[in-house]
Amino acid sequence: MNAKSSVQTKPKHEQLGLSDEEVVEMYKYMVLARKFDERCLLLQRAGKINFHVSGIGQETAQIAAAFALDRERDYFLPYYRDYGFVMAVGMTLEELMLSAFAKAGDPNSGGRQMPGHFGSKRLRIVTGSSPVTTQVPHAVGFALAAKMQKKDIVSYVTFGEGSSNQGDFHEGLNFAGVQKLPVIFLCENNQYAISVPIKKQLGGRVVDRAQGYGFPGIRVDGNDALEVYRVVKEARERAVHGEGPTLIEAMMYRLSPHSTSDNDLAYRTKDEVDENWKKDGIPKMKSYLIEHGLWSEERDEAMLKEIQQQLKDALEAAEGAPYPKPEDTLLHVYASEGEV
Ligand SMILES: Cc1ncc(C[n+]2csc(CCOP(=O)(O)OP(=O)(O)O)c2C)c(N)n1
Ligand SMILES: [Mg+2]
Repeated sequence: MNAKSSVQTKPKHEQLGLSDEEVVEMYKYMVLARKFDERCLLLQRAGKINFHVSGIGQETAQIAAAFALDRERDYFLPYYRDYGFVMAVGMTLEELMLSAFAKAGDPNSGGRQMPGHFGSKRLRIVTGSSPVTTQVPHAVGFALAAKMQKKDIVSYVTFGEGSSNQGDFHEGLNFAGVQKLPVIFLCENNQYAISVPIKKQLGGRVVDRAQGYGFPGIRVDGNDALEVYRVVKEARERAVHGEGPTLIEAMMYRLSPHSTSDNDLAYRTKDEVDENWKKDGIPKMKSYLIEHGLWSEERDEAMLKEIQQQLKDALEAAEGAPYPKPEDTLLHVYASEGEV
């Protein structure tokens, strides 16, 4: 076999520089995120937790993107559906359960914010607030700091396609384009903004807006983990080489309702949702691994058992953990004497 044909026959993950172990780990995170999310939906229905905003259908892109970043050094500004992403950069099941139960030990906010408002100094996840897209200019600020300090790191920010119509998106992208900042903007286009379908939100395409700000825009199938990995990795390379930002539009579908307070069948059909389940990236990834001899049904079963146990442990720990003290409500809101 000559060198050329051996390159051609290499599995795609190897061509992209991912080891067998990494691609298997990617899949494990996808299933872990899915199972955590399903459990949260059940917990909310059982009245154990108040609220959940699901990321089901979006995990594939989230986790693939995380693997393409420097998970030890980059800065992350995820949005509320990014459970898969935060898990892949190191947030534990127990931490996420503490957040779901609004317990004092929740690393995101000590139970003060809604769930899904991620934040962790340890993991360089920058806390976000509820008005959508405010994280975009924040991410641009982190990228400006990285450039000023001459650090070869990037800031990575996600948001929905509905949110990309907010002013913050445009201001952030414009500034990043002018300053050629090391920031990756990733739009998780799940085709709905609560009840508003994509055709009523956008006259054009999110990805095409990048051109107006002077940097590349790339649209990718968000259910294709390896493609998402490839484009985010390229965007990171550009960013750390001083070539500026990239806007990525990852196409996917919000398989669950907007939140546990939403009845999605009031504005979309079950048939439409069922059609989109067929495009789910998780079984696709599983088939890829099996096809390349990296996985089996037996290993899948064993992994699912292990995840059930991990969820049980995290759940027990979170349920048994203390709530924040009422008198701590004003902590971090007003500066104490001596802090100003
Ligand atoms: C500035 C602002 N306007 C409205 C809302 C209420 N809101 C929360 S999520 C959401 C939909 C956002 O849709 P999209 O950006 O597509 O993200 P998705 O929820 O689909 O992931 C809206 C309107 C908000 N949080 N902030
Ligand atoms: Mg959306």
